[in-house]
Amino acid sequence: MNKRANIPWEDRPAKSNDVIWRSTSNPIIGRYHIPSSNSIFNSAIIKYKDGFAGVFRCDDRNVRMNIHAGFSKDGIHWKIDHNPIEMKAGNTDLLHSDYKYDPRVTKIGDRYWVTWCNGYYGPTIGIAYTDDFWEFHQCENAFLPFNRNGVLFPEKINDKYVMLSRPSDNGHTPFGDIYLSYSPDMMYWGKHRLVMKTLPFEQSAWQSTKIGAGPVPIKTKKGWLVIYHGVITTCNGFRYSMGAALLDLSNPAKVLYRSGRYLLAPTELYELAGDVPNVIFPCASLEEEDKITIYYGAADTTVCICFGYISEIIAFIQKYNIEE
Ligand code: BMA
Repeated sequence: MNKRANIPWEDRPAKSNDVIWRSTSNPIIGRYHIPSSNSIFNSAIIKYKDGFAGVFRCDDRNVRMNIHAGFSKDGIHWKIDHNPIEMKAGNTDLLHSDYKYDPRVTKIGDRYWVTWCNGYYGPTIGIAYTDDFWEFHQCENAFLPFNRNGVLFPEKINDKYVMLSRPSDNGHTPFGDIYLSYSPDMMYWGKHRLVMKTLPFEQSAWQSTKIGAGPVPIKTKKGWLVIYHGVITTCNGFRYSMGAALLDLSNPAKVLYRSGRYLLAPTELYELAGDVPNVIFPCASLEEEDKITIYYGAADTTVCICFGYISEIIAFIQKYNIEE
């Protein structure tokens, strides 16, 4: 057995009562971290061997969107491959892919599954598996275009793989609710169910335009903890914040609790200024007992982290629960 590395962690600052607090090292990955990059953000991190592995969204200086693999001993300092992942064929012929962005990584059994927004004549959900973060095998897309924010649950539920996703359009999508779909084999997806809709502006405006799942759902005694992004349309464009909900363990299409308050909204300079200002876009988390470290893209430019306690996040969701 490999000894597990500790997850990145900083204690809550003295005098703070916040449920979520940011790292004092933010951004932990800058926009020019590899020679070709214009920006690195919205990336997925997971425990791997005695450290961590990641799949990173790197936009190059043509602003071509692609995903790159990387490794780290401590979850903060990353060696990211300068070249994008070259997919091999998985459970089908190698599929056309115009672009790849916003990856998530889920471990199911012994295998790591990557989902991302895949350009297949329009954005949809790409799927690949890897055992070592060197070789990746691309499988069938989960859905027809247009779809984004495909996030797999970390185990089968009722003997099926389960994926959250957000049906969308070919542009910047001024709408969007979270659905889930089941698959017996990572090839065919069906039994699509609505999970959560946006909320009325008067009730919870930060999540009134669109919502999309973020990190891999976390199994807790109280339900699946789902951290997601919510978007409001302002006179200056979209603003992305982070919120959370609890889903039923055996029927994850059922929302048990959902916070009307956001957990984290853009306030730091690196979240307010960048290629797309006012964006907090969570894509991954690491857990160690009650501690959670959440990785998020800041302003479509850099990778940042923030911290919290799972029990406090759950208490927050229950306290500020909205009745739908
Ligand atoms: C979404 C995606 C994300 C991005 C966000 C804010 O539609 O493109 O990658 O972070 O917009 O620009």
